[in-house]
Amino acid sequence: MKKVATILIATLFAGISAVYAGEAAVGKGTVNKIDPAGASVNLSHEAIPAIKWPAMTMDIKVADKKLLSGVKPGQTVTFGLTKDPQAGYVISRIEAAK
Ligand SMILES: [Cu+2]
Repeated sequence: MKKVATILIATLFAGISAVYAGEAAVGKGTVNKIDPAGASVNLSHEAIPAIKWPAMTMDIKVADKKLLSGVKPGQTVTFGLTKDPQAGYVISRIEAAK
């Protein structure tokens, strides 16, 4: 019983698997370029099975430009995606990966 609880807790704290309320998926990647004017970031991200995205390099819009102030090119980041009716998937949070 104790072993089961330990495995469960380890799974819960695995980090990247944590999807926040309202988020469609969580991803991990490396920041290539930040575009404050376009409110987007170019990322090389790992596969995101929750939304069937393979690993790729792409520009992704951020929900709020302020999110861009916390990251810089070359950084490994984790990010949350929410689905916007017009823009498709947008980054709702992004932070340096632990
Ligand atoms: Cu992508």
